[in-house]
Amino acid sequence: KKVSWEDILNDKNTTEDVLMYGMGPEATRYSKLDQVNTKTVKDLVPVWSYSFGGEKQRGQESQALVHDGKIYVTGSYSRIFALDSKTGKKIWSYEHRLPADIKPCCDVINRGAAIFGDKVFFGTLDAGIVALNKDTGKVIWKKRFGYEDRPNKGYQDGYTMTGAPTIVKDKKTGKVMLIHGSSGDEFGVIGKLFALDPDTGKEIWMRPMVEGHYGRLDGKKSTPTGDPKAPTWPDDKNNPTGKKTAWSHGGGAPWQSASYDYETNSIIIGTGNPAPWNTWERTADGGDPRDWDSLYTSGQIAVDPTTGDIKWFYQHTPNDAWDFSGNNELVLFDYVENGKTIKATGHADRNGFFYVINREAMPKAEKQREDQARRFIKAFPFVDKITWASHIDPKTGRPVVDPKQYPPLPKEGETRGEAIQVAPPFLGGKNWNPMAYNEDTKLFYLGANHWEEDYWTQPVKYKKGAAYLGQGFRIKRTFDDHVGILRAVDPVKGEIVWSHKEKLPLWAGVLTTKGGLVFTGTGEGYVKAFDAKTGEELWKFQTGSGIISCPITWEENGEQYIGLASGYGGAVPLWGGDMADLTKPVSQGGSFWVFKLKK
Ligand code: PQQ
Repeated sequence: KKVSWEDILNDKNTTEDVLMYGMGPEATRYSKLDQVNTKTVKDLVPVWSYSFGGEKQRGQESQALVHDGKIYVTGSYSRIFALDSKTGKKIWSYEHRLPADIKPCCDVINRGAAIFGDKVFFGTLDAGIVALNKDTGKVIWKKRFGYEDRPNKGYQDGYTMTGAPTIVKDKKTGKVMLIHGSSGDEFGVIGKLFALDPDTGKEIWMRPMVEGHYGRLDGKKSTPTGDPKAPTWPDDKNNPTGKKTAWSHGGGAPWQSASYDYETNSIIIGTGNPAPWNTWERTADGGDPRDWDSLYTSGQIAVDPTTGDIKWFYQHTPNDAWDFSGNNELVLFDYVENGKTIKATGHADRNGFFYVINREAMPKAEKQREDQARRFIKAFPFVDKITWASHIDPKTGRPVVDPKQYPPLPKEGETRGEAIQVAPPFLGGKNWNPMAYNEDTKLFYLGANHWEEDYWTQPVKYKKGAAYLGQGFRIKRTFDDHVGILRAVDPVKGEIVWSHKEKLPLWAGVLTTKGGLVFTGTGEGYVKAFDAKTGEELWKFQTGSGIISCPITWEENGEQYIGLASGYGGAVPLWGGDMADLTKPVSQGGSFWVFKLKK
C-alpha cells in the first residue's frame, strides 16, 4: 500500500496509522482514540519491546510512524528500523555510514522519519537525507547539503541534521515536496530550509534564514531573504561584505520539523538562534542590542511552498542574546475568544513565553515589525521565573527586555565578562520536546523545566567548523524539589491549569487523546499517563532507560496501542551543568516499547 498525500493530510483523523511527525500537518499530537481512557488506562501492559542493538545506546528522541502493519522508528547515530507492529520483529534496518568528523551540537540524535508513496525519508548527522523503499529498506537516493561551493561537505562546515522531514503538497502547483531544514547554529552556519523532489532528491528551492542572503529556485538565485541590505545586521566598512563578520555566519537554522497550514498553503517552521550567541558581535559598536534584531532568527516563519519565498515572520526573541532560538514546534489550532475563531499557531518558546500568533492570510507587510504587531494575539509565561524580559508588549508584539540581562562585554584587561543570572537558561523553559493540543479540553500539554544559569561573554572569532558562541554558561536548579514540570496550559485564559513536578528535567514529547489522557516519558525511565482534566497521574511503567522520545498511539484490529522509544541522552547530559550531574545515574539505552490493554 502506497501512502498518498490525502492520507497524510488526514493523518489527525485516521487512527490506524501515524504518517507524520506531530501526528498530522497541524502537529497537535492528538488522537481520537479512546479505548485507553481514564478508566481503563490502569490495565495498560507491554506487548513487546525491540532493542536497537549495537553499542550505540544513547539519545533516542525519535517519534515513530505507523503504516500498513509496520512501525518506522529512527535510532541515534542515523539508523532506521522497520518493525512488525504486531510482534516487534525486525523487517529491515539501515545504518548510515557516518564520517568521523560530524558535528552535532547536542548528541547523536534523530527525531524521526517522513513517509510518502513507497518511500521513507530521514535526515543523517552528516548533513544528509536518505530515501529508502519502505517495504525493503533499499536505498533509493541519498544526498548531502551545505554551502554552494561545498555541497557535499556541509557536515565539515558545521551543518548536521536531526529533525524529521515533512511532506507537503503545494496547493498551487499540486507538487508534493519533501521539506527539511538543518542544524548547525553553534558552528556558525547559515540556516537553510530546503524543498526536494521526493522521487529523486533534486532540490526545488532553498531559503536561507539570515536577512540579505539569497534563496534558490530551480537551481537559480532567487529572492533575497528580507531586505537585501540587511539593515538588522550592523555594517562594518573593514569587511569585504560591508557587514560585521557575524552576518556571514548568522545561524537561524530551522532544525525542527515544519507544520503545514493547508488553508493558507504555508509551511510554518521555527528558526534557530543567531550566531554567534554573543550579542555584541551582532550589534553596532557602542550600540544598543535592542536596535539590531538579527532577522530572521529566533522566530516563526511562514514560507510559500511554490517559490520558497517568505510570507510572514514573527520574531520571539529579537537579537537573541541567550540562545533561546525559535525552533520549538508550531501547533496549528483554532483560537476561539468571545465567539470569534482565529486560525493561530501555539508556540511555547525556550524564552519562557507561550505565544498565540495569527497565521491567517494577510496582504504582505512592508516591514517585518508590521507583521510582528498585527499577528500578535497574546503571550504569557508558562514557567515561574523569567528574568530577561518583563512581558511581551501587546502593541508591538515585541518583548520588553531588561537591558541588564544582556551578558556584558569583558572589562578592559579581562578575558571574560561578568557573569549574570538568567532565567530561563539557554536550554529553555521548554526545549524541542513537542507539546500536544487536545481538541476536547482545548488545553495544551507541555513538558517544561525550571532552571536558570550563570551567563557570561567571552571573545569569539569565526573559524570554519569550530564552535562559534562567544558565551559561557552554567545551568543550575531553581527549585529544590523539581526541575521538570508537566503543565496544562489554557491558551485563551493565558493560565496554567495544572502542573505535575518531576525531579529530573523533562525532555520527552507529549501525546494527548480523546480518552482524556496525556502521555509522556521521564528522565527516570517511566512512561506515564495523566488525567488531561486534573493532571492526576493514573499509570506508569519503567522502560529501563530515560525517555526523551515522542509517544504515539494507533489502532489495529480494534485494539489501541501506545508506542515510544526509550534511551537517555540529548542536550541535558552534555550541556546541562548541574543537571548533567543530576542525570548521571540514568543508564543509557535504545529500545522501542509497545503497550495495549490486557484482555
Ligand atoms: N538539540 C537538543 C536535543 O536534542 O536535546 C537540544 C538542542 C538541540 C538545543 O538546545 C539547541 O540549541 C540546538 N541547536 C541546534 C542549532 O541551533 O543548530 C541544533 C540542535 C539539534 O539539532 O539537535 C539543538
